[in-house]
Amino acid sequence: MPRSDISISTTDATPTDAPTGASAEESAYDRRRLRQWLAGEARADGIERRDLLRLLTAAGLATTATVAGTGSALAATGPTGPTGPTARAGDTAAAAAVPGIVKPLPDAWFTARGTNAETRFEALAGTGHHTPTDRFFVRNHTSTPVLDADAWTLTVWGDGLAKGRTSEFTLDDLKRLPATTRSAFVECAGNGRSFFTTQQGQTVSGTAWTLGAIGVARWRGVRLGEVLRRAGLTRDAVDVLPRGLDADYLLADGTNLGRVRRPLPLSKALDDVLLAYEMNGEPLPADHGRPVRVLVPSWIGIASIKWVGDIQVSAQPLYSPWNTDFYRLFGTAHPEGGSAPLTRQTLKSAFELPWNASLESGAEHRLTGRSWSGAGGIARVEVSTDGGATWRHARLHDAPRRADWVRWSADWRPAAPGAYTLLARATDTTGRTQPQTTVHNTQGYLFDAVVRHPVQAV
Ligand SMILES: Nc1nc2c(c(=O)[nH]1)N[C@H]1C(S)=C(S)[C@@H](COP(=O)(O)O)O[C@H]1N2
Ligand SMILES: [Mo]
Repeated sequence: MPRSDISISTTDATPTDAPTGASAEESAYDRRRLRQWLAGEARADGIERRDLLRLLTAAGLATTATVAGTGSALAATGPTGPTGPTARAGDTAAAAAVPGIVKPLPDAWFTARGTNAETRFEALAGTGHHTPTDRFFVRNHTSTPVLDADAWTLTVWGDGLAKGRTSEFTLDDLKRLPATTRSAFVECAGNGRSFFTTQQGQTVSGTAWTLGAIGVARWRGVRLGEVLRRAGLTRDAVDVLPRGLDADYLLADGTNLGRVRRPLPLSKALDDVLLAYEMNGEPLPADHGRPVRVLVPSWIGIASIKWVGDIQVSAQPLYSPWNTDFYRLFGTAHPEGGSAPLTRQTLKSAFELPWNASLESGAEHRLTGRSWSGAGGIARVEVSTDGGATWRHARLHDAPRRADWVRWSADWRPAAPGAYTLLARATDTTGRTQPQTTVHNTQGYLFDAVVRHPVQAV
């Protein structure tokens, strides 16, 4: 291993799951943002916030996107197509078509949702700790741009740099800098959103994900802090704004929100953020950000900007629709102007079983699943096979790690045929346990309640 290769993955990851200095800074930042919001100081790049909110309400969130059609699942399903327990190689009829996604999306692994593809949890059974790249969910606001890694450059600019200077980095430049490898999830803020409706009877807007808008990969890249320092970071800098090279995001009425971008506070940018160019030991595939994406461990997926083309470094707080009108909590239980912009993910658990799975009654089954938290590692998982009347501990098959999940299992013999409800409830290393219900927010973010998973014993 070259001297410059700093590995912080699996064996030597920072063991601390206690709140760090960085998270204390994050909450100070959240409070400052909220004050600015309430004082009406924030604007979303030329769009008055009031107008945007009205537009979003009228248009219905996430029902809209430009679709440039740079790729399709059918076009990309080659003769050596996906293989797996139920996917048939080269069987395009069994592949979901999602306009704008390049990789094949076999029905056995994915559910198509608009411009997005959700991983089926049952497709993760037996796959190991990391989500295989070909089964990793895709969340695209528009469509995957197929970029030439050799022609790509990253521009770092803004008044938070010395003399406001601009720097350019090629992929080779980034690869010459010290590399870091780590395991981390990317999870959409709206993962689990459909359960606000199906379990709590509430209306929410956005993609109706079940639990599969998450994946865990081994990411390799350079620390963002390293690149910022080389670009001439000054003490004045407070925010960085990475921006994607995918197409502008358009609302249904034609309002152009520009390129996908969301500011990060400098404290997080310097803490553990990577500019990742490898996923599970291979160059990043097109759908996941080739050639380089931002990877923001523990935070909601939108922070991890794919196909990053430039990063603004600013001496003032920055705003975009993605931290002003999207990815904040609105609703009667939240502050009038909305919560502070969302940062860390919440706590969830999922069984690696299809919905309404059939299980033989009288036989012993090994129930498997995964649990994760944005606040720390997973300390404990309890499982109920009787709708929550009784609980027992699941066996954990991974050590608790920040920004990562644990696999677990529990054995069960359904005594008689009939309908059963399975529940899994995780507790993280900060002591938080999944609740029975999640407080409503209009855009359906951060669902963390225990999910009721129906199965049939036959
Ligand atoms: N440039 C760009 N980056 C993006 C997005 C996007 O549409 N464009 N989607 C974001 C969202 S909402 C999520 S949840 C994650 C999804 O990452 P994945 O598609 O690699 O799973 O990417 C984020 N980064
Ligand atoms: Mo997302």
